[in-house]
Amino acid sequence: MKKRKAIITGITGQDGSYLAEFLLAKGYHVYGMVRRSSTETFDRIQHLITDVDLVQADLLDQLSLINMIKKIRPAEVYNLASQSFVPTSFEQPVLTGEFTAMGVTRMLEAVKLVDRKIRFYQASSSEMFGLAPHSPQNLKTPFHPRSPYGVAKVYGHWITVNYRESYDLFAVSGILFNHESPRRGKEFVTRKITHAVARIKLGLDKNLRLGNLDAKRDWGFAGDYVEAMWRMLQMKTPRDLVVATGKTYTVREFAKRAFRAAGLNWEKHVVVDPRLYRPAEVHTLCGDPAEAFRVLRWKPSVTFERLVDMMVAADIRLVERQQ
Ligand code: NAP
Ligand code: F7E
Repeated sequence: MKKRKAIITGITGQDGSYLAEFLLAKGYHVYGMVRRSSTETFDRIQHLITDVDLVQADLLDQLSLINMIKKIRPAEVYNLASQSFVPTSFEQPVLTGEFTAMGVTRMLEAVKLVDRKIRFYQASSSEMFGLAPHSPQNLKTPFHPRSPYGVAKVYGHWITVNYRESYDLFAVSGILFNHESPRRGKEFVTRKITHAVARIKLGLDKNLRLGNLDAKRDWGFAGDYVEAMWRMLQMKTPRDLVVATGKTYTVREFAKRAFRAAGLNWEKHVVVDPRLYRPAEVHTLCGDPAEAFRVLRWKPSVTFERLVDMMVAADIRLVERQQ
């Protein structure tokens, strides 16, 4: 029997690597879009390298996207590629717009041109809610993004909705709240903390510099969230959904738990550095996942406490191996 084909853009990222594992286990033929680089950035998918097919294309290059879709003729496209780090979006707002906003239109155009039956998932973000007027946030909450990244994601969301409404594409926007894992990039606050905890525990560092400790996020486990992405493309009727845990914690609480997991007192090591504050901050995010629970029959399996402990344990093992 022919395998169902899926393309993952952003396969080398945190979510791409978990989604590739998930789809392979479901029996898919997985294609990963990678951009050309003089050094390979395949660390997260090294263990899958013989199981997936990598295709070179770039979100900035329309023709490369059309050719990729033409060549593979996938049943599903998961558009995960983007410039995803909020502080970089303040430093490189135009490039962020090109990748994270216009890149979505280019992907949708490629799908529309080649085969309108292809199902399309857009990786939207809770950063679109930004300065939210109420909590928890759901599809009725107005968007008020607070960074060029958030603004670009709002564009990506609406262009996905627009192509669904205009051309009858099965195109959906998953509005995912923060999701983390041992594969999270080290610049994001959770991994920055757990990696620093490991280095401090092993005597390699003394302090950890952080920005706003009062920011609150709804943190889940990336492995759970890629399943929600897949479930969204299996729905009968395309629609958008908020995917979250419904619980929120401060950066301070995350740090406290992470240091405690390693037998350390966070107050002895964390230094607040105002240079890490953002030009405009998203203070509090908490998602309302009720619709996703109901429509997708999906629930997160990893609690906040287990997530923190898992990330600390993985980073201690990693830092020990590197010694
Ligand atoms: P990530 O680890 O930063 O991965 C981003 C991926 O995009 C990488 O594979 C990167 O490739 C690729 N990419 C960037 N620019 C590209 C371009 N011009 N052409 C081709 N590929 C490009 O992000 P993530 O955490 O896995 O997140 C996946 C998606 O979900 C992103 O769109 C993110 O904005 C969104 N999102 C994430 C979260 C979260 O909490 N993780 C929540 C909501 C939404 P390289 O390896 O070559 O850099
Ligand atoms: O920041 C505060 C910071 O960079 C979380 C991306 O995946 O999730 C992510 O965006 C909070 C912010 O993630 C430091 O000010 C304090 O309030 O881990 P983060 P993010 O900005 O929430 C969303 C859903 C996405 O879509 C994005 O792609 O933590 N914070 N001190 C810090 N943040 C960082 N990075 N570093 C610090 O030292």
